[in-house]
Amino acid sequence: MGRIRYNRLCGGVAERFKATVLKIVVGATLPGVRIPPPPLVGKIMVDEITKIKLEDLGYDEFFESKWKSSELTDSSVARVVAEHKETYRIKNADGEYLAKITGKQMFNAVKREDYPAVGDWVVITGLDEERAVIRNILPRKTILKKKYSDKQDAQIIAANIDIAFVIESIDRDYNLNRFERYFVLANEGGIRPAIILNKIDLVSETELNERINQIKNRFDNIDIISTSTITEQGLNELANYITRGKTYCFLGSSGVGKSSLINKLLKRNEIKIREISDATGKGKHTTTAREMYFLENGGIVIDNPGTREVGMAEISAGIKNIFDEIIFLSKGCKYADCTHTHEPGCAVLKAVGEKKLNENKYQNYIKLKKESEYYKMTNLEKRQKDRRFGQFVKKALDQLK
Ligand SMILES: Nc1nc2c(ncn2[C@@H]2O[C@H](COP(=O)(O)OP(=O)(O)OP(=O)(O)O)[C@@H](O)[C@H]2O)c(=O)[nH]1
Ligand SMILES: [Mg+2]
Ligand SMILES: [Zn+2]
Repeated sequence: MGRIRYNRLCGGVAERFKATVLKIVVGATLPGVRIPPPPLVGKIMVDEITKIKLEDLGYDEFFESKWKSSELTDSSVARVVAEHKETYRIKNADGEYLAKITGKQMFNAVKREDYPAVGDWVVITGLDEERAVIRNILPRKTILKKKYSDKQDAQIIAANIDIAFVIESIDRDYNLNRFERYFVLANEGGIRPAIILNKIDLVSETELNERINQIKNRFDNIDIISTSTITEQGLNELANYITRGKTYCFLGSSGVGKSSLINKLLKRNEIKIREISDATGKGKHTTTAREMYFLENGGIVIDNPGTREVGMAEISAGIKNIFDEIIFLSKGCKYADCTHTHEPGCAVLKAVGEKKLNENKYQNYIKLKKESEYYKMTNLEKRQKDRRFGQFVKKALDQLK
């Protein structure tokens, strides 16, 4: 039986495997003999249920093989569903536990990524009915992170996400370029993005269709779901988009309705949302912590606090994904370090001039690149740059007098 470990906390896949092996052995030693119904049947059924539960949390063969090769005996696996100060809420087939990481792990951790994040699968040892110790993080399939500068540690939004829902409210805060920033983050982490246009009750159908067309013109192959938690339009479509065992992260500015949408999917008002009367709530975050929720249809969703500023984690690779066309064109530029803004012999500018490259796409590329350079600066550099800019403006104004 090799080194298949079995433990009350995780059982599932390993135990089922054990049962299969046993059946084959019995059949081989007693050829032609009718074997009485094995007493294991009841056990297998229980384990089937256990297994289904683990899968409902997003567990699959990928994590199972990583766990097996982790060589940690007396261990089991669980998923991080919420993160509190130095404590994690984790969940597996047996229920929820509060967990801390081991001192050894703490000692070895050098950057944020070495600590568990919501969505992670962790190797644990149970202490009692309520508490466990996290001994290891299983390798991540995908990771969603934002980074404000090279000198700052990236923040992990969540791990092991299948689809990132980028939500914008269609009214006052709507901004086409903002989608692009989130797409960069998703691309970086190997995650497919999809758009939710919420609060469609606040605009006319013509206006909604205009927006949808704009999005389609700018981005190829992006799924768009239009919703309203007031009229309930699009909520079935959203629920149907979500599949069993997959994990969806809700991203977007504060107040766009992320928590309201998740409450609708949960069919109960579990998450606190912003008071309608709170008209001055702009910039205030109603949701303050990341948390994972499990839907009746088997989908897994993560609610996030509204993002103030989307940092550009290692932007260059993300830009490459989104602006393949520009990267491709730039091979024809005269200078290798061409910035595609003013250089003679620039193939990108030429393509814009000849209308072979969409002007909006080009402008957005330049803007994103500038922002990423700004994010890479230290705070001191930013202050200096801002001061220089301030001086420049003042001087220009003086000259106008
Ligand atoms: N008109 C309209 N209002 C909505 C809709 N969905 C949500 N709202 C309102 O928008 C406000 C903000 O909703 P929340 O769900 O708290 O927004 P959030 O994105 O979770 O915000 P943070 O937690 O701060 O990031 C609340 O007052 C909701 O009632 C909608 O479809 N239409
Ligand atoms: Mg919220
Ligand atoms: Zn160029």
